[in-house]
Amino acid sequence: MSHVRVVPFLSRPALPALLLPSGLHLFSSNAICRSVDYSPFCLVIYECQCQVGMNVEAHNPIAWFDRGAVLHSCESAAQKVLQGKGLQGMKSYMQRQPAPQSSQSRDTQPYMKIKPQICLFPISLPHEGKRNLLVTSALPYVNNVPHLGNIIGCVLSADVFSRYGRLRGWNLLFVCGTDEYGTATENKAREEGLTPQQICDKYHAIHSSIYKWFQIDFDFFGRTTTEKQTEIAQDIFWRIHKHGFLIEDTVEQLRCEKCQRFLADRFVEGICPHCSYPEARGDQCDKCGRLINAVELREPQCKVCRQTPVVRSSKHLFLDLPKLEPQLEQWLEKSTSTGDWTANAKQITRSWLRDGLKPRCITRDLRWGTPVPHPDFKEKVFYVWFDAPIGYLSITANYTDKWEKWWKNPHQVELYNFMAKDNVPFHSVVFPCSLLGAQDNYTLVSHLIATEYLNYEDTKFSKSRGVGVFGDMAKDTGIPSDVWRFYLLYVRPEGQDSAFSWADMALKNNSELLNNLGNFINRAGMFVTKFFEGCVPAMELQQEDKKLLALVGWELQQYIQLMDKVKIRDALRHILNISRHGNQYIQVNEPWKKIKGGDTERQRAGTVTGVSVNIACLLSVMLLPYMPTVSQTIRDQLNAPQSCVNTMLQGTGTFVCSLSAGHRIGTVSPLFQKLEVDQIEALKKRFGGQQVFDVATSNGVDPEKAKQLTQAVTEQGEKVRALKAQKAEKAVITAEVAKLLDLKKQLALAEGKSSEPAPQKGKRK
Ligand code: B3M
Ligand code: ZN
Repeated sequence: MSHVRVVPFLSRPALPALLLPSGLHLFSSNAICRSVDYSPFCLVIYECQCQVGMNVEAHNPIAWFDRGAVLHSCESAAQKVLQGKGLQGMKSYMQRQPAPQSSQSRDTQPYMKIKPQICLFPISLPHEGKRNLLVTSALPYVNNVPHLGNIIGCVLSADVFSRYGRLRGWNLLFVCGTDEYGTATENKAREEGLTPQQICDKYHAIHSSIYKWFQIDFDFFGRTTTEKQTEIAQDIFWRIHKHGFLIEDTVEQLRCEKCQRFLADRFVEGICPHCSYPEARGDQCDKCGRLINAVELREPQCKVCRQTPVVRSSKHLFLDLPKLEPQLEQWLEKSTSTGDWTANAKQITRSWLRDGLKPRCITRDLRWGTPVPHPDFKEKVFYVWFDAPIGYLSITANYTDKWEKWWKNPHQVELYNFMAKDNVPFHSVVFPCSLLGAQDNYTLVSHLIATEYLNYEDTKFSKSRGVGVFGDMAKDTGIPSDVWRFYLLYVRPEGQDSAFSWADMALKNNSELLNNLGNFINRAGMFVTKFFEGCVPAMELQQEDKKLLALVGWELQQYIQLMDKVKIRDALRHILNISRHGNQYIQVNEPWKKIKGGDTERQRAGTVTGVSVNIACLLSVMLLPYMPTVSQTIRDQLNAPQSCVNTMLQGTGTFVCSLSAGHRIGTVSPLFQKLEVDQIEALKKRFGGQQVFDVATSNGVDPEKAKQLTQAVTEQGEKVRALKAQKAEKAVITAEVAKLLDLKKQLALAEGKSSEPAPQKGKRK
């Protein structure tokens, strides 16, 4: 019951409206979501909220449907969502959906034979006597499309760990959402001719759909521009204020007279006063990692217009970090010694403290932000880095009213924060200081998991230059989501920077997935099918088999130890080791020859096959956090009982043979496909290199590009029309429409029709 899928809701910001009076949330189940698109159905529920919720019956959805259908709210919601077709439209839509086929539903949830199916899942709250894990992924900025580096650093790493944690039987909540306030959003809005709210809506949908494609299994994916955010941020602010940890000061600020505004930190750039890095931002230097006050930058420039800004003064509020330092140090000492902080997280934090803490300004002269409630600062909003981490709390509050059970419960809850290393100081120093200063028994981070950087081929990913692979492109490559996940996790910048490379992705796909892992699992299954009529043969373990099983057990132990410590990349190696051992074992024992021999030989072929197919089953479980779809496919092919998922990794984690003699497996087929050199070269050309943004920077008409873009616009237009015709999920359509608009804009540029300013040559942003 802990495997809650919220896929159909992913993009619906107001999921909390679904909170049922009994404290339950309404979700469709894991098994169903895989095979059935519930979008209209979920939208209806969403629209009519709790009125219908009250009538939900877990085990009899048809009754639920009939009861709900007579409610006016349900009917009108259906009218709205299904554009006039009404509830009957919804019913027939649902009845057209195929029955769920996974073995999971057969084993454990008999009522799932009825369709439409609904299950009730309790919302996740900490439980006494359980290991309670609160997992967050850094909240991605909403003003752009995340690239692979962003995805591996935050959401994907957190997803793998959360899935693993659930397999371990831990009680776990995984939240994330888009970080929506700040100048970056205001700027993007200006750039696209939209309001900040429209930008947030648009990109929130894009993020949602990308993470959905990557199978990121959030319990809740929210956003920071909500009422809860205002409420909680202002509460924390007043508490800090009350306890005397705020200082008032007048500051010199950079103002761009040409752009007519104060320059937020990210929009000023210059030479780092500490290390002389020429491209330091106004808040932080990417080279030496130190925090900077924008006015300290040498030779500052407005990033939008490249003019030199002037210094103006304005009254602001500062978080008194020096006053909080003793508390912070005491807490850090404990957290870093008992928790699993990555080496870079500890080191960055140490170097911060060594430099001595200075008061940090938490207010800004902007409009797009959480308002500062203090009457003397009415025109100001909170600095986005004061505000954003509070997003973790408010997003949880939008998931459940009982959010404080997670966030004000340091003794029961362990908090895991996943991020890329440039986010470390905000999570290890500034935010903890806010929470310590607020003195409300907050849950502070226990395990701070920071990745290094993922490069793109031999350069950096760059959003502004369009260099690298972006989340929305991955699905257009035709390479399955699971393979993307696998490769990103295989090169996860764990402990050191690493690089994404197309050629290497093809290589790893072909050698590790196809020849090693896939080959072993497929052979094991095929032997059962071909030599034993699809039934697992009896096994009589000999010395050699026991040796293999011991080896497999050892690899499993390593995997568990590493995963427990969030060494995701290292743990993956042990999965691949197991299939390598397995392949060798098959190679040496040649069951395809022995099956043709006498009784003893045939018996031997049976044992080798039985052992192999059981190892394949174990592999499916170990793979689940990394490749959820492949994992399920393997278990479907083996017709494996659901219990193997629930037991294999719990407790100390021991390998149990879950497919005993006589067990009938399903239909076995290859799991992976070869990636050919020319195919990967074509993809690299199409998606990888300089994106069409180049047209803009070259500032000229480019007939060749224009031709390509015209084609791209046509194709994208067709795609959007098709999606609309299929009544695809709203978030998906929004995302595709956004792409279409971008393409059109680029086309206009290539045709010389627009005078929009060229994007700046970029940094890692
Ligand atoms: N949005 C920065 C980033 O995406 C910022 C993280 C906020 S976490 C509270 O790198
Ligand atoms: Zn520097």
